[in-house]
Amino acid sequence: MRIDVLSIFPEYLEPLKLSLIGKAVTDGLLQLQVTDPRAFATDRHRTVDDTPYGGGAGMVMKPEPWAQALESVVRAAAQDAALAEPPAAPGAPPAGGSTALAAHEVAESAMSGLGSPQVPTDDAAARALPGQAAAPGRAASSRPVLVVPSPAGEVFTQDVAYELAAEEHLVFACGRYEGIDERFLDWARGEVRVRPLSLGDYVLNGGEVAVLAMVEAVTRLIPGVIGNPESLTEESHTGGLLEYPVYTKPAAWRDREVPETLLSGHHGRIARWRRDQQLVRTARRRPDMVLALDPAHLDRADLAL
Ligand code: 6GU
Repeated sequence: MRIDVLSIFPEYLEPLKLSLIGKAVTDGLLQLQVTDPRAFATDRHRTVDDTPYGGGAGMVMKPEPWAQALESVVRAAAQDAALAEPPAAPGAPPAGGSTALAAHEVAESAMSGLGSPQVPTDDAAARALPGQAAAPGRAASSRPVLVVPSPAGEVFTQDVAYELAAEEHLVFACGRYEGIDERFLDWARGEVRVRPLSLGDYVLNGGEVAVLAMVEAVTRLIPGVIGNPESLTEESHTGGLLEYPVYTKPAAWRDREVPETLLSGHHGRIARWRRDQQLVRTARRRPDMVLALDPAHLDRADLAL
């Protein structure tokens, strides 16, 4: 997967070099780049913001540096993809000149507008187009997803994280101040798939901290990023219930004992105890999640609780 982050405060994204995400980059599972739209500002002061039309507090980010930053990362990704293309089989018709030219052409096609008939607008269309099926073992290439972190976005959930983890190229556009000029997003919808996403119902100063959270939630779902994939299946928000409490040695600590069921060695009783803990904890802390549970996923013992 390739992830580009567009931010006028690139230092905010430094933590992405650490820990599991840093290792995923080193291991070649993830390509991660941060681009500063200020690099595309043309005036002497490299201005990226201005006062809002219609008045009001704060500043609005100017659209052009963001458009150029987006174009540059989409083009770079398409060029990388074209360079990774295996050489044509001997005897096959020439693919249109040098590799560099082919890369350029792919980049142009990736940036062409929604109206262009040869560019599918989504994955389903990409797969449905006859004669354009992806080679076996390769994901169908589709337009990048532009994630726009915003308290006005759709809520970012574990389901959204799974959807994004299946993408080839994600671009995050971190607005600051009062946001980016809406025309940037209108234009971007003709180039990429745009997805405004919010972490929850509170306001941050900008998208950078939200991007740290989203990139971590997404990249840990990429196969190979987490050492033990079983840890993905048991955790909160998969299965609709919160996680059960956990304990380790010593069995007694400051007059507190580990629940005896966990010491019993009886796998059936332990599984039941953990499930009950999940249900009680979820009912107390997140009644909204209990109401959303699929009754088909509840067993008799759940209902007896
Ligand atoms: Cl994604 N961005 C900002 N600026 N504030 C937020 C948010 C995102 N999610 C919750 N609050």
